[in-house]
Amino acid sequence: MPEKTSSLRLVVSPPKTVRSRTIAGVYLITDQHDNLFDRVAQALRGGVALLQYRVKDRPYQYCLEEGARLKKLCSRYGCLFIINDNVKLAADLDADGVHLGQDDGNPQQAREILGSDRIIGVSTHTLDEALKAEQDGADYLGFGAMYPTDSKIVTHIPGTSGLSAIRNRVNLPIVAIGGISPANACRVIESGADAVAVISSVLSSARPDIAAAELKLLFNRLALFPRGGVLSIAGSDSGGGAGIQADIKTITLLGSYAASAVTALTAQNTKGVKSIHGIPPSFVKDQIDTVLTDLPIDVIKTGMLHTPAIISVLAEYLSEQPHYFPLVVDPVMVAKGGASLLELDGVSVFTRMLLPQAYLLTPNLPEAERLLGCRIHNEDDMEQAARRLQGMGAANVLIKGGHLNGGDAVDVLFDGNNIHKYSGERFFTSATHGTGCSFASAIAAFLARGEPLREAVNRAKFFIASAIRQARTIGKGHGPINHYLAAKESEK
Ligand code: 3NM
Repeated sequence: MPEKTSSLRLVVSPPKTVRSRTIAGVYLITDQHDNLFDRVAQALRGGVALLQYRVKDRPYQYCLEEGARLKKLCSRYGCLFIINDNVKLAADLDADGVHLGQDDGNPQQAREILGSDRIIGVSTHTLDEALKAEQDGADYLGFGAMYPTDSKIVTHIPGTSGLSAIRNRVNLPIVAIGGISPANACRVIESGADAVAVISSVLSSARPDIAAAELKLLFNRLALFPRGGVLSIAGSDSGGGAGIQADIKTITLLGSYAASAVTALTAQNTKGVKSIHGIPPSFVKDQIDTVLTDLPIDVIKTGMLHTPAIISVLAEYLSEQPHYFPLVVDPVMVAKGGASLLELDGVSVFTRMLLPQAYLLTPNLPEAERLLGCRIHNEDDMEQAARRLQGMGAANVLIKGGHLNGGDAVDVLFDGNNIHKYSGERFFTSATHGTGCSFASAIAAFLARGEPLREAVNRAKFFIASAIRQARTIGKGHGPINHYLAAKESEK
């Protein structure tokens, strides 16, 4: 047999140097407080792209040892490791680069010591300093302060307007710094920052992984559509109004990318669930793993999980992941028509294993009552319930008030610090099939698009109200909401 000739040619690309890697995303700077290693490890799990080791008044040997441990941690997460100020320490630790203050020498001298492939950043506070740093051969600029901060004495606060002013004058990546948190970072990113450098908003947070993940997600707000990705883990609704089908419609129409892992197949229409065919937990896990090892998923949304075995496989899988995924958990238990969508002992497994991993838990009133074993009669009870569920481990809890009688439909969000209320018109209609799935998916989609949580809830609430208001009569039972027109209205 003649030998087959291959048309494939081996293309050898030059090795990627650290300098050619992008300076973008969350740039974490170390503080001097206790348990630094553990807090940094959590933050890296949340998605930090660069770590700057900033250490003051410690013996050199201490810096070498702590620095070496942090560098090893960074390489595990594919995170660049930069040393603040000290070129010798950067050389001794073989760091990816050094960050120089205005008084720490110039980039060329540092490059001669560290080698041509290392990253050199320079702190700047004015346009002149920025232009000079660029001329001197820096690889990126630190620029600040954006806002007042307690982490350093800063005398000059050019803020986001100063950032916009230098953005068009320099070609280097800009790392904005000073008082930046998930609450104010949108403006910084929109003003032209390629990366945001932070100390306290991540390292002083009770959950550095969540704070880092929140900041990282915000960068998606300037990405091309579809913007960010959501993995929905839920049941299939053959009627198309709820479950995976509602999730994919919602996420896609709202401009994010939807992937899915099916937990159960339901034979279902608007009148009810006829039968359920469960999926083996190992196959649910295969679907999730196959998606996450390839696609750029930013947020995971869960709906009907069907069995305790699926919940525990999912919870174990997620806790073993090196990276933290913000998880929007809709604790689906009962269908509109009354069919149980979670086996009886599922609730305790859910509460113990999955609820503590939720970034956002979105129960309606019956679900919150079942999770807490108490009755909820009014908005005060909803606030108490949100606080209790947050105390059980969910980072944020949104209790939906659609089942309360009278007045507006008020949803209550507790973010661990404050209660926020979202009031919307109450619709008296039977076209509410899939509202819970679609609402949680809309929040997940807006988060993946780079909206902060409160804005994501706000926009999702608008979307759902619009989808209910514009519902057409489809089917003979609880009809589906109008995803299409609501998404169009939401873009206005
Ligand atoms: N440099 P936090 S502001 C190290 O403006 C540093 O050059 C700044 O800490 C500058 O995120 C700053 O806690 C402190 O505000 C940043």
